[in-house]
This record gives sequence, C-alpha cells and structure tokens, in this order.
Amino acid sequence: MSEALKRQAAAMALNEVRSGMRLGLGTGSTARHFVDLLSDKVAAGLDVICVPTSEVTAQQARELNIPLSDLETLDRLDLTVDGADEIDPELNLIKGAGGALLREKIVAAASNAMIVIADGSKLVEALGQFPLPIEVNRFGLGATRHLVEQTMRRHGGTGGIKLRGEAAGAPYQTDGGHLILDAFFGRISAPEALSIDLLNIPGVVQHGLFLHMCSKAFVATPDGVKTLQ
Ligand code: ABF
Repeated sequence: MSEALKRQAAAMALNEVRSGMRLGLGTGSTARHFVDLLSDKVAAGLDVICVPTSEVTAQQARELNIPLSDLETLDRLDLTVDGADEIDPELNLIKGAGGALLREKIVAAASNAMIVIADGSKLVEALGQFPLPIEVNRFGLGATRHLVEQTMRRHGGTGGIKLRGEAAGAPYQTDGGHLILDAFFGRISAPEALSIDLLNIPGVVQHGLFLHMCSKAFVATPDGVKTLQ
C-alpha cells in the first residue's frame, strides 16, 4: 500500500485533534505519517502534549519539536492515534509487529479514545492470520514458551512459535528489555478467552491482542479513506 494512502489515513486522524489535547503517539510507518503531519500543526500553534509509545517515536517527535511528556506526569490522555497489524469487524486488533506493543497498550489504556490508522490490507474477518506478538520476560524463556505453546494449541492454534530475531542470530529486545514470541495461530476464534489465558502465564508480560480499545479506524484504500466505528 502506498505511503500516500497511509498519509491520507493519518490526515483524517489529525482532523480529530484539538488544541489542549493530551495525545498518545503510536509507532510504525502509518503512525510516523501522523507524527509528521502533527508537527506542522504544532509549528502553526496547535497546543498539544504527547506521550510516545516507543523510543523510535519519541526520537521522531523530539526532532520535530513536538512537546512530550510521560504517564508519570500525566495519568490520562484524551486520544491515542496508532497503527495496527490486523483489524477485525469489531475493531479488535493485533498489534506489535513493530515491537512496541507493551507501551502501545499502556498508552491506549490510559486514553479516553483510540483511533487506528492503517491501510486496507489490515482488515480481516477474524484475527490470527498475522502472527500474534507475545512479549515475555527473559527469565524462564523456555518454560514460558512451552506454556504459550500449550495455550495456543488449546485455542486451536495450528502454526509454530518463533522467538523474534532468533533466526538472525540475535533475539529482538523491546524498549522494556523483554523478548517477543510470535505465535502463528491461523485463526483466533475466542480472543477474550485467549487474552486471559495468555496473561495468566507468569512469564508473559503482555500480548498484542487489543480488544475493545479502538473506537474508530481510518483505513486507506485505493478508493479513499474509509471510517470504521
Ligand atoms: C505499530 O506499528 C504496531 O502495533 C503495529 O505492529 C505496526 C503497524 O505498522 P505499520 O503502520 O507500519 O503497518 O502500531
């Protein structure tokens, strides 16, 4: 999908931003467009204070002179704008391909509303074709992986589990210093139950199922940007 279309989705989200808002800034190539467009508005006088969901986004925002804060100083945000890897018809999401799922979920949960911006390839009938990212503590990795695999099988997952970065020789490390297991479910038929079961595994820090968090999505297609809510 072209960068121009992602930028159109980002521009639609920018229309929802008002002066005085406390904003969560997402991560990924579509969110990057949003941050870029936001900086023009900030330069023109828009008064916002932002909390980034990753070190990458924080760096981009700093370079663009967007005022930043954190969730120690601010305990609530008005709106978060972020990307996604899969979006189902109820606006439930898989996120975390960019590795920022933990901070993304903390920021989204602290927000009164979450808008997702994405291209049309992210729309699915059921979640799970995209591998579900599961952030895990380094301690006890083998045992955690075993329990994640058991849980996956109980939930009908048919594929394997990969430690992100392992094939390249160095496991990927999140901003929080954790590792990511990518679980190839195929189809997730009961996302709420799966969410609870994964979070019951002690070594699991968080997973990339974002359920009932997104209130609106701007999805860029060759026919224009669709609004889903
Ligand atoms: C982040 O970036 C992630 O949660 C999601 O994995 C990814 C989407 O990136 P892109 O916009 O580049 O497709 O929001």
